[in-house]
Amino acid sequence: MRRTHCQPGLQRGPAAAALPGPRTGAGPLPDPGPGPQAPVSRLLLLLTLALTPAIVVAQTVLDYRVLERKPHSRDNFVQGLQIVDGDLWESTGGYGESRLLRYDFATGKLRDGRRLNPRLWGEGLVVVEDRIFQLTWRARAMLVYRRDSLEVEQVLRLPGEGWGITWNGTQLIQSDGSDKLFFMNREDARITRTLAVTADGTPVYQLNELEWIDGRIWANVWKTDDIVIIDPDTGKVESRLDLTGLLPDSDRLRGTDVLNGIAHNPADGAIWVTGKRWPWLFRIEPFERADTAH
Ligand SMILES: [Ca+2]
Repeated sequence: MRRTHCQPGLQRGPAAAALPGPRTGAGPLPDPGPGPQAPVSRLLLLLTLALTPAIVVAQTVLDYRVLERKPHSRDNFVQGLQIVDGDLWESTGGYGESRLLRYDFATGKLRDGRRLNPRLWGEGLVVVEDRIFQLTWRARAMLVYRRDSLEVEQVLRLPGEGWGITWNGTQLIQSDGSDKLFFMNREDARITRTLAVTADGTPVYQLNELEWIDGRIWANVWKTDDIVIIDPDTGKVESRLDLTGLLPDSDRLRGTDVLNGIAHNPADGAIWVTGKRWPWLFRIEPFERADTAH
């Protein structure tokens, strides 16, 4: 899903005169030449450039409606979430309670799982073909499992903390809690590109769980009810999905933590979200907020 709100507006400030605005006619600007008409021509040109509307791309704000919900274990301190081929995959955090979990998505029945070494804190997860990549938080290690047996067959070294991870079809994309996303090779976790994420020109920090949806990167922003939708080429946040109120207060217990977990079901395009120790998975439908104009 991609929505971009383009708002025409006047460019203000000293940069206005430098704008490469449209001109009438083709070819190079005519030299006004010497003579009394020159200053007037230049003035007209400057006025034309100054008044040319610039296209300002501002982030859209999205609201949501809940279409459906499924029970979810309050035991799961969700760090990674993905739906693939009818399975719901979860990675959970916490020392001594981190796990890799595989559920049948239709029934919610746990099919398989693995406990992590108690010294490892599980983070984001992504399924890529016959492998599963699971980040750890501070151990600088990414576990690579065989998808069929859930046996760890490789441990790749990370340069820093691991938070969220997804796959764009050719590369892994990883967050580390900063405003940066790292594109890396699946074979060796070598970083090939670093993307700075900004919203209306301001860095967006604490990017957490990720999901690649229709050519865009969706990212939970830690400790907020926001999911930002990022252009993977520019790093610009195109939309901010405001999920305030998604988990009712009546469902919050001591230990219920923040929103974290985005899963796009390729089978039907549905978008599911949850949080750390939340009792529900929610299927949501975003829509543009009526007063989103800036
Ligand atoms: Ca995800």
